[in-house]
Amino acid sequence: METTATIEAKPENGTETDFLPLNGTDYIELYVANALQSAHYFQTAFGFQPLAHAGLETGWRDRESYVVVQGKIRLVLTSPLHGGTEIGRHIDQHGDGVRVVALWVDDATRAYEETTRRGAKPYLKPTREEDAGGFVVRSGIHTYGDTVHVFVERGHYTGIFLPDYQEWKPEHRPQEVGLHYVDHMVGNVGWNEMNTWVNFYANVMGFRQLVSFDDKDISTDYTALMSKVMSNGNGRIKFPINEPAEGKKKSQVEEYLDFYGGPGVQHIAVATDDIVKTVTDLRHRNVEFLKVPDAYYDDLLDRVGQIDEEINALRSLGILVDRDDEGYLLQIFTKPIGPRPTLFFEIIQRKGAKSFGKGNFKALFEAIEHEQELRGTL
Ligand code: TYF
Ligand code: FE
Repeated sequence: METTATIEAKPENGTETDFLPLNGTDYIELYVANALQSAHYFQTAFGFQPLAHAGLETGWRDRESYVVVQGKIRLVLTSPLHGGTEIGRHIDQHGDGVRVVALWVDDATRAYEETTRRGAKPYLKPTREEDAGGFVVRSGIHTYGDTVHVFVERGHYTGIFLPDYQEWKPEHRPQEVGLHYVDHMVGNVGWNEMNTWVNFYANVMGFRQLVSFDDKDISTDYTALMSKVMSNGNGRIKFPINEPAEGKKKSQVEEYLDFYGGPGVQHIAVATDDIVKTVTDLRHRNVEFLKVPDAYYDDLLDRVGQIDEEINALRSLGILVDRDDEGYLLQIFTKPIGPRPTLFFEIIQRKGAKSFGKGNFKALFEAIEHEQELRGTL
């Protein structure tokens, strides 16, 4: 027994059994002011497909949720049905934003016990819910800001999404745009809090650190931030954690913290296997992306070597490219998707590369600063 405890206390050595095995991201739940309209937006703009609904019709009295899906990505959009709710307070403080990053596990009771034993603050005790489709067990813990992780055990469930939900079948079904899975989700945390949360993911959840960037890598004239990427044992879950750093003007992370009212999810990176097609589709649907200067493409081949895509297609779509030891990646960032400069999406295609686009930071952050300048928030 003693041996097990010692081994588990050292998750970085890579040989021990994972005390928190994660099968992947289960769903991402956003608290939003108008779930019906948000669902419509994610269908129309991003090509998500309608999956499930729960609300008054299914016996809920205080909230309703729409669930949309594309590939393995499930988004749950939840709104309160009256004033004075915890959801309403979340929306008032943060605007529309991510409340739950749900993780798919085989044993939600064990996930809860292992993480709370290591110091996680409880959010939801293991709870069994059932309907005609079988049962699920969910449990949850708090992470940075008002964000929570919910562990979902669904091995005995064959229903549409979760108990209480019914199938949602609107006529309106714009086509998918080729998004397949969540590649990573980034958290912005407060000044000097990065290591607290890095240690949380290491010690409480058994993650290890993949890479780190400091302000020398990623400070431009204005923006400065530090970032460390945490990954679970099988690499399916990757959570970069950013904190602001002192720069000439306001860090983009500080701008986020000001408008979000504290730490929270900054971006959700979703993977495609044909970024040129995906971004072409998204642009036709009026999804807006950050723009890098045209000069970025002039020396692209010198920087990244031979690639399969046509530079002119990448240039006209604004797609960025970066190479590491294992291959290359293509990525592009949307503008914030709501009124506050907070949550945005990244579209990413990996061709071998396992990194996060460090070579693009300068061009990307200058583009972000340009937007900050337009907003008058620099
Ligand atoms: O996830 C990442 O680390 C990259 C880089 O505001 C990045 O996508 C970091 C901060 C940011 C935008 C992108
Ligand atoms: Fe990213």
